[in-house]
Amino acid sequence: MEYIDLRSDTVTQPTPAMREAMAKAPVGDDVYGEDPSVNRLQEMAAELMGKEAGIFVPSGTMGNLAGILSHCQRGDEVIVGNKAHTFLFEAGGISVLGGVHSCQLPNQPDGSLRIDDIEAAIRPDDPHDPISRLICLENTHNRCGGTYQAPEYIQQVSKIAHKHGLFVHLDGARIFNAAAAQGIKAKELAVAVDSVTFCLSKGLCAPVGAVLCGSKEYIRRARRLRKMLGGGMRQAGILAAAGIVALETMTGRLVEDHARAKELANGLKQIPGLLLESDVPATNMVFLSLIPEVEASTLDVAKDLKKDGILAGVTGERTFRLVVHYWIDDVGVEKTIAAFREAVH
Ligand code: TLP
Repeated sequence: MEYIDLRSDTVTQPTPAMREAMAKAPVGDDVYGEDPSVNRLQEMAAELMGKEAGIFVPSGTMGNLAGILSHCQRGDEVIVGNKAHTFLFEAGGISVLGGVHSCQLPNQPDGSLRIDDIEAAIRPDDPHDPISRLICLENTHNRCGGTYQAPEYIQQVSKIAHKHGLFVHLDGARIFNAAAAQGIKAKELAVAVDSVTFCLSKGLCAPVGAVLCGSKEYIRRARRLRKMLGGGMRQAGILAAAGIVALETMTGRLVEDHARAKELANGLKQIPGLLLESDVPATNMVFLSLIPEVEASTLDVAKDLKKDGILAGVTGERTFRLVVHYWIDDVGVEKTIAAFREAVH
């Protein structure tokens, strides 16, 4: 059975154009810096983010890890949201591998960190304290419902960071969704930060990879970290070729996913047993829960949905996340609504 897979946009398959580009990609040894396809992708990425340089990495997680460690020494502290992917879902890499301490601030429902909280978290130069070095933002914000931040907010945070001698790293895994939702260029969301990671393998459909962007000197340090982490991939142009197609053809269509997410939310909110976190999803994610009167658990419901060919993301005993992407069409949205209506009682 071919499933309608809404568990994540990480499940997206490459498009036929990507497979063709991969088959034909000119390649070389990227650890020597000699892979023409990787070099082209990195240049395109840097240009799109308004940065001097970029480095292709196997995953968003490695992009964030190398990205944060390229700013921080052992004993430094990162100010980060308590719902940030870097804090919750990256296996604690920054502290395990980098000895970097984290100061977690409450993420607001829109994914932001309160400016007052940030200012209060920046530490004085005191031998008792770790050294405040970095602020980490996320845009769109996954666990806050796929919400997005405006350029003005990012500029405000960067201004405070720079005033105190801190850097800003943006986990922009879905920065193109954040840009599409606001009708602006991704560059506008990245210009004020010191570094940004974005993913090719989510809504953009490439099979593998992310790009970390920043200044030339910063990316030079990240290159050593990528090697250390085992991310020097040799003839990686085969993968970068799909990433180039992703940047050329997939960013402009993300608004379609956002429109379908709204349709999906619209249908699901009519079902009495379901409660949506937001009636109008900000981008491509719909978060919902089962109301207390529904006896079934999310696992029960997910099992029933699977029988109807729908894969839903179970995020807790009562909560689901549904992510709309390129491979979900209007029929998929309708079928999903119908299957939920059947499964929730
Ligand atoms: N997110 C995945 C899971 O890990 C939760 C998903 O299904 O959404 N930053 C953000 C904001 C992300 O959402 C993710 C992946 C990453 C970084 C890491 O990317 P990968 O999976 O390529 O390491």
